[in-house]
Amino acid sequence: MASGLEQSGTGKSPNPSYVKNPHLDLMKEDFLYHFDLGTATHDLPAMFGDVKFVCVGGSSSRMKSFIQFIAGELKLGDPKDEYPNICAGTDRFAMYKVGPVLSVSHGMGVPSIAIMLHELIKLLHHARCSDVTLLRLGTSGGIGLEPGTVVITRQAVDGSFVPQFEQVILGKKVLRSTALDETLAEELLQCGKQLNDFETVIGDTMCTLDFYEGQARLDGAFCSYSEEDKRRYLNEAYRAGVRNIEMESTVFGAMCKMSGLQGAVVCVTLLDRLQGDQMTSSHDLLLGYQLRPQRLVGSYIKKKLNAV
Ligand code: R2B
Ligand code: URA
Repeated sequence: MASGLEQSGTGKSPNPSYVKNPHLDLMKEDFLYHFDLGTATHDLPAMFGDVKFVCVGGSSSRMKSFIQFIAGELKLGDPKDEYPNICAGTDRFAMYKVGPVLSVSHGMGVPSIAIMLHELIKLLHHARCSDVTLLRLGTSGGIGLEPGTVVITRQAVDGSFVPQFEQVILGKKVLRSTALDETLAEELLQCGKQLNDFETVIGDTMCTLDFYEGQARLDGAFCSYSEEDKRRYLNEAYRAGVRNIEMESTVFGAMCKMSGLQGAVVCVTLLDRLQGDQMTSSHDLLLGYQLRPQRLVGSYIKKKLNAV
């Protein structure tokens, strides 16, 4: 039986702790296994205490190119410089830092990003960071949008268009709310409009556990529905407010809410799912699309840092 939606993490107190786990206080040390970083082996406050923006994305090379880009934008370094991978001791996730910006890869799908976010939130806690904004920069399939459109998520919804994240804990289904920060989404939308270089919209994002059947594709190894079934489902999603589909936003929203971190999901659409399933655009066009969330978030961070 699913319990009701959990209420947690208001993020309203002046210096909230991002972690909510009494057991952590009883541990002499904490090793963040998938980052290969630990409280006993690293001076986390010295390494990360100044972090204000954490940008996360699926691919390690994209998160490396983001740190190079943002270093140039903020005039904190040469984009052509090499930025060391702070998590070089593991190949699970990659992490880069320049000034107050941390860039971390999360792999594909809910389980992968959830592991990364647990360790990231603990890292921010151990480093005594405050007022951190967490931004996911990603790719997605659009519904009824010109490919290349950037979607800022209003709320992440599951495959039934419900804004909830379901997880089995101790054998019971637990439902968590996935709503994201409305003010942050509006501010990001304004940045997109000011860049005036590509379409930017706010809409609901559907998060699935699979790229193929979970996203109503006809081109997976297995498919038990017709093209008409697919069309009906995607049209229904559109009518429910869904504008794009990806694979991490529900747990991202839930963990932002539980930690009290201000969070946003900014994804470019690589194709219009009403037109097809395969990614047939040229490699260069797709690479150019993937820079759009970086440019939008880059302009947001620049604006915030120049404003203080
Ligand atoms: C978007 O793209 C990936 C699948 O290709 C997945 O991580 C996502 O959310
Ligand atoms: N990522 C997804 O999850 N789906 C798409 O269609 C494209 C990128």
